[in-house]
Amino acid sequence: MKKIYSLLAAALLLSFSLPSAAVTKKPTAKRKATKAQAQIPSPSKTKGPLYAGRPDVMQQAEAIAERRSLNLPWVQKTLGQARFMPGIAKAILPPPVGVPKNWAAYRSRFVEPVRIQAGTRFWQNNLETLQRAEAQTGVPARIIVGIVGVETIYGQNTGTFRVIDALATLAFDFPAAHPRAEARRAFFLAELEEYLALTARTHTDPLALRGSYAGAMGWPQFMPSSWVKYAVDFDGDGRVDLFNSQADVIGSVANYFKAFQWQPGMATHYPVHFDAATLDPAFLQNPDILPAWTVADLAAKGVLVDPPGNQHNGPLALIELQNGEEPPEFVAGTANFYAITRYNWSSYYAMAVIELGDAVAEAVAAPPQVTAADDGGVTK
Ligand SMILES: [Ca+2]
Repeated sequence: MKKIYSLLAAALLLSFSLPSAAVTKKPTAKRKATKAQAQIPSPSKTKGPLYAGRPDVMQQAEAIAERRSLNLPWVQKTLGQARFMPGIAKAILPPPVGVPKNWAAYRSRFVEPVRIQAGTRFWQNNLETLQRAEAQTGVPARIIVGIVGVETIYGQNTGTFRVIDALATLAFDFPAAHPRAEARRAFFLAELEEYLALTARTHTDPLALRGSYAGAMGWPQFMPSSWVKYAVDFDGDGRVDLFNSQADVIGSVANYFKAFQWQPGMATHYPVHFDAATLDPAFLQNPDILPAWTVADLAAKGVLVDPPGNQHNGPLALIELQNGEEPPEFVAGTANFYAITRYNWSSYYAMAVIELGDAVAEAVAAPPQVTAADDGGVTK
């Protein structure tokens, strides 16, 4: 449960988008919920009041219009039609503490047949685009495919909340009970401003777009600021469309990782084993996703990186994946593992992206299965 909430919450931690980006005017097509998707709890859609009745929000509209050089009546009208969504304000709270993390359970939600099959289709339909993105950025197809699969099952689950409602609720009614309420409220106010500026610039109806309960949009679930900073027009039609253009989605995810210093050709992580004689148990108590140790540093603590990782140049992180009541697993994460956590600040998320991408790559590479119908053409 914790992982799921942290995953969804993480969708909002990311931040995405390029100058002159254009947003589509059409919300993504709705599709039937899949089995995998049904496992993810969604906040209540109960509607609260319109923000038109909130004097503080109308005052904020003036400040936003001033800061972003937006048309004041348009900002007031738009925010006035946004709604407080009590379910979102509740869902944004952190999960209860003390729930043990469980990598095996987390993994099973993402590295599963529905996603692998959808990912295989996505890869096969976008072979040339994935190759072009990899050639330009060094980001492998399997990482891009892993991200889009974990985020939205390849566009099947891009979110059903009005982006304006999600961002307004979290900007104007962020729950004070949250441990970092002030910083998060400021984050969402900035995202709301970015969203208004983006939709104004691209002549998009700000009331029309739908996304996650945190306001993340499209197949890759980019927040408005990420859309502005990192999204690219990768199919060359002159606008950025992360709802309908798979090429723009692929190019934008690759560009995001390039911006976060993806190192072409570098592995994401290596297996490790422990040397019982020199293992420093205290060292294992403080795992961190930030790469800070050389292979020799880790060896001095009794953590031996398996080949070829023992030849790795550059810092490594000791990544812990807890397994509930079972013993945790550890791996050595590289700068590329860290880059994946810039998309969503969780080592469990990063590992699910990697393993889903690997599973899809394996399925794509597998020789086509011979069926009775094409095995000699003899069927009954
Ligand atoms: Ca485009």
